[in-house]
Amino acid sequence: MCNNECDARTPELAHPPELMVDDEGRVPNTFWQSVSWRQFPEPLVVNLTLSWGKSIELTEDIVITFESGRPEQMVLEKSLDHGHTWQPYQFYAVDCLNSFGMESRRAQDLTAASVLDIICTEEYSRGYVWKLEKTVRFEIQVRFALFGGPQLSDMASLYSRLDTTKELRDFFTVTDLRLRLLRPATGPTSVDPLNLSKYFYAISNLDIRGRCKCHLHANNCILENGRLSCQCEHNTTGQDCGSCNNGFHGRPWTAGSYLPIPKGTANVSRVCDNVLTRCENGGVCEDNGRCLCHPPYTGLLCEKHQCKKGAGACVSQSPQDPSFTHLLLSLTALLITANDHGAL
Ligand SMILES: [Ca+2]
Repeated sequence: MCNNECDARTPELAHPPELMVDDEGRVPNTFWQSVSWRQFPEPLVVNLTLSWGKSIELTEDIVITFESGRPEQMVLEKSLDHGHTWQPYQFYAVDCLNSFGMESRRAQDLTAASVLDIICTEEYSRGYVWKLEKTVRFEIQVRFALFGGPQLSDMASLYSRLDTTKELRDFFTVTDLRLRLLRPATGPTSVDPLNLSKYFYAISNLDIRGRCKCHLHANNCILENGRLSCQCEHNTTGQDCGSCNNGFHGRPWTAGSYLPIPKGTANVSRVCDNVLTRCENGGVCEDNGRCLCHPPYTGLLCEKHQCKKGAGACVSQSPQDPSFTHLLLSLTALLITANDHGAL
């Protein structure tokens, strides 16, 4: 570890926050490092904030790899409103009762009835620089498995539950995450106040995976002008496709459904139409609900021309149910900040 050769002013010796989200595979790992403990017994508190500027649905475990010992106390927090308000997501401590007044629990012990509980776990705090124990997790997969089966073999059941339970959807949705590092690893002995420089936090990698939340009304999520946003279809608009376009309020906005997997259903016949009295290209309105199109026209309003396969280059896509697997992202946070007043 670089107790003596760290220097934020020299690029080769600096350890800025970006090194937590760079490409891994370099030896040795690149890592962010906090300032060292300066004033004992005042705690060494560092906040790491990750912001996407958009709603994200987490799909895999969050894995944080420490190059220092794993902290003896920390809290993972989440925000659903771009950092205006924060809620704890999970507490981590060597001693949960002592640190947070909470009984120690494991994510593996949660049940379908208690899946939304915010727990304190002692799983990831013990061991000072054990080589195999560098990671701290927030367990998404074991929570999914409560509904989708041990190997997530029944994804339909999981998504059915997500479709119908807003609290469950919200639980896995974030716009920002914040890691509040409250006490560094100090090892088996008591803190040595004369040698505080050996206590600090260092993280080499943050693995966070999820998908853009587009309410199943987009096939793509793009980064534009430093901003993630859904490319909305089905006459919807907004960063998350959460409302109807102007002039398309004939039916109320409705979120799509995750089912059937893997593509989901956009519920296009029930969302954001303009009463569908204006079918184009000779299409006929049926039950005031959808346009019956004459070939070769297709689309919600028969507005698109679809050539037959092999008839040349002209293939105009009809609106399709969104395949939300296309929205999967390896979530490099768009903004990552450490507030320890100058990372080393
Ligand atoms: Ca790294």
